[in-house]
Amino acid sequence: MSASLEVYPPSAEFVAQANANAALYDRADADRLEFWAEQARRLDWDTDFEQVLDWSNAPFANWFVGGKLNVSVNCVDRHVAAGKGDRVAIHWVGEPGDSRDITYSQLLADVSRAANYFTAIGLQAGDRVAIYMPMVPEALISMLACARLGLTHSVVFAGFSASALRSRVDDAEAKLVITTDGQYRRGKPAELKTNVDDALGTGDDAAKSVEKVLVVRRTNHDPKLPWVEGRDVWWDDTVGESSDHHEPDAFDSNHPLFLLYTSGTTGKPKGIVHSSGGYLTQTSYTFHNVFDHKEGRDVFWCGADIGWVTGHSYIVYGPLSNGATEVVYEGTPNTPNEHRHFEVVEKYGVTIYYMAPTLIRTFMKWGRDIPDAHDLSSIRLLGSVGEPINPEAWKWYRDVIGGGKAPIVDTWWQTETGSIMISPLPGVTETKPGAAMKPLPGISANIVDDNANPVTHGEQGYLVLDQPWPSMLLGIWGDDERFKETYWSRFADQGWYFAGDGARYDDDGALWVLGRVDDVMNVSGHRISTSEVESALVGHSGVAEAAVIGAADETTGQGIVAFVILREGVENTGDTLIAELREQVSVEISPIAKPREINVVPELPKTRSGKIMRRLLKDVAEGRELGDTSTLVDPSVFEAIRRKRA
Ligand code: 6R9
Repeated sequence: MSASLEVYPPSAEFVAQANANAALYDRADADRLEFWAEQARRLDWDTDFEQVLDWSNAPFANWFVGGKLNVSVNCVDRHVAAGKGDRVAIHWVGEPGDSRDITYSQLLADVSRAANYFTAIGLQAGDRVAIYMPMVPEALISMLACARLGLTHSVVFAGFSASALRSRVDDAEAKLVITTDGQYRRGKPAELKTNVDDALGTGDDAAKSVEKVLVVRRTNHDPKLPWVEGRDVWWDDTVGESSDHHEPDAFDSNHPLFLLYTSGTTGKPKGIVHSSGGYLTQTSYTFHNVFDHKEGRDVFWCGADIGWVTGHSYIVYGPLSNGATEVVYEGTPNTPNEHRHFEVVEKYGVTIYYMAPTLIRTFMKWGRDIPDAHDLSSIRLLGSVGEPINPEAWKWYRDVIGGGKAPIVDTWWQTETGSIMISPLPGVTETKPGAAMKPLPGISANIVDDNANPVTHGEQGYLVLDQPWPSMLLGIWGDDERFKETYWSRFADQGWYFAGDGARYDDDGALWVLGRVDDVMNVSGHRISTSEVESALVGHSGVAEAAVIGAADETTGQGIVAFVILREGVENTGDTLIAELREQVSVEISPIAKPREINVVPELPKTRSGKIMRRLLKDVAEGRELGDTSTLVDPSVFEAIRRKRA
C-alpha cells in the first residue's frame, strides 16, 4: 500500500469542537491502567473498584476488581436523576411507518415494569434469558431489564431459524424466551412466535430449561396464534400490569451481562460471554470519543440489529450510557422504497450515522439521485463497521451522504472485543479511504508474522491484540478450553489474542484490516463459518460431501459459493435440487447463510492428507487462474468443476 493515497485531515471546525484530542493517546501511553480507571469513572459505581485489572489468571480477565455497579442504572436511572428524564432516548421507527418516541423517564418506567415481572416469575441473577425479537422497543427494554437484575441475556437474531434458536436456548439453558407474535418483513407480517414453538418442541423433545415464553404483540397477524397454556404469556398482560417502580441491586464488575453466539471456524456457534463493568466502560468511552457524541444535541443512528454485537454496543449500551438520543429503525432500507433511510435522517435530524459497507455499496447501486433528493445536512459524522470498506465506497459515503465534509470513522472490532478497538478519532486522525488507521487510546494491537515477529510496513500479517482491554470477552460459555484454544493458542508464548484477521501497515504506518484469514466468511457484515454451511448441506439426504467458500462479491463483500458431491445413485434434478439445498441451509441456519451459488461437482479437490483445498475453489469461484495444484491428489478434478460452472 503506497503512502501517496489521499489523506483527509480533520477540518479546523471539527477539531475545535471535538471530544477527543491527541493528548488522549499520550495519557493512555503514560499509564494505561490509570487511563482506563479514569474512563471507568465516567460510570456510576455503587462500590468503587480496588484494582483496575487482575490478569493473574490470563487469559481470563478481571477488570475493575471489587467494583459493583448496575448497568441499567447507568443507562437509564442516572440520566433521569440528573434531570434529563424528558429527553428522548429512542426515536423508534416501525417498518409500516408507525413510530414512538420514548423519553428516559418512560424508559425507566418500562424497564422497571419488565424487571418486576421477571422477578415475579422467579428469575434470579445469573439466570439466562433468550431474546428472539425484531427491532421493537421491547427488545431494548428486555435487555435493560435483564441487566438490571443481573440476568444474562442471550439475544438471538430474529432472522435465525428455529433450529438455530433451539441450540442457543439449550446451550445457555435459558429459562425465559422473549419474542413477538410476528415480525414485519418487507412490508408484510411474517411468523415469529411459531418459530419459537418449533424451536422449543413438545413432550420428550421439549427444551427442558424453558419455563415461560413472553410474547410482545407486534403484527397481530394471526387471531389463532398457537398458545401453550401455562408457558406462554402476553407482555401486555404481565409486564404491562407490573409496577413501574423497581429498586435495583448492584452487581460485580465481572458479572456476565450477556452471551452472544458467533460463528467460529468449527460448526458449533460459540457463546461469547461479556462482563458488566469492563464492557460498559469501553462501550461508553468509545461512543463518546469515536462518535464525538454531544449530549442533548446529537441524534445518533446505528443501522445494526440487536441480534449482532454492534446492536448491543452501539444501539443499547454505548448510546444509552451516554444519555444519547438515537433512532432505532425496525425495517429494511428499501421498505416501502429506497428513500426510507434518508427520510428518517431528515425527519429526526440525524447527526451521526453508523452503517455497514454493504449498505453503502447498495446505496451506490441505487444511485445518488435518491440521497440527493433529501436534505442530509444534519449529518456531521459517519461511521462504518462490519467489514473492510473499499476506498470507492468510502469516498462516495463521504461525498454523497456526508456532504463532502463529514469525517468517517472506520471502526474495527469484533463480537469478542465487545467495543471498538481500531478506528480514527474524529478531530484528531488524518484518515485514508479504506484504512482503520490506528488502535484507540488505551488499546494495543500489532501485526505479526507466523513467528510473532512484527511485519515490516507493506507486508501482510496477523492482527493481534497484545494487551488486555476492558470490554474483552470473559470466555466462551461453558467451554474454557475452547476459549483458550480459539483465541490464545496461536501466540500462546506471547500471551496475545489472535483475532482471526489479516492486516498490514502502509508506508505511513496506517493500519489496514484485510479480512479474515480463517474459515469464517463475511457476508454483508455477518459472520458465517464455512463449516456451518457445509454441515447444513451435508444434512440433505442427497449430499455426500460439501465444500464452501466466501467469494468476493461487489455488494455483500463476500458471497457464499458451495461445491457439493451427491451420494451414489442420487439423481441430480438440477434447479429443484439446488432450491432444496438452499432451503436446507435457510432452515438449518438462516436465510442470510443461503449460498449465492451451488455447484454440483463430481469430485472435490483434496490434498494428499485429505484436506479440501478451499483456496483453489476460491480461485475457481472468483474466476482466477489456478494457483499451485501440485499437492492435489488429482488436478484434473478442476477441469470437471470448471466445465460444470461454464
Ligand atoms: C463488529 C463486528 C467481526 C469481524 C472482524 C473482521 C470484520 C468488522 C471491520 C472489519 C475490516 C472493519 N470487521 N469491522 N473488517 N474493517 N471496520 O462486525 O463484529 O460480527 O463479530 O465480526 O468483522 O473480519 O473479525 P463481528
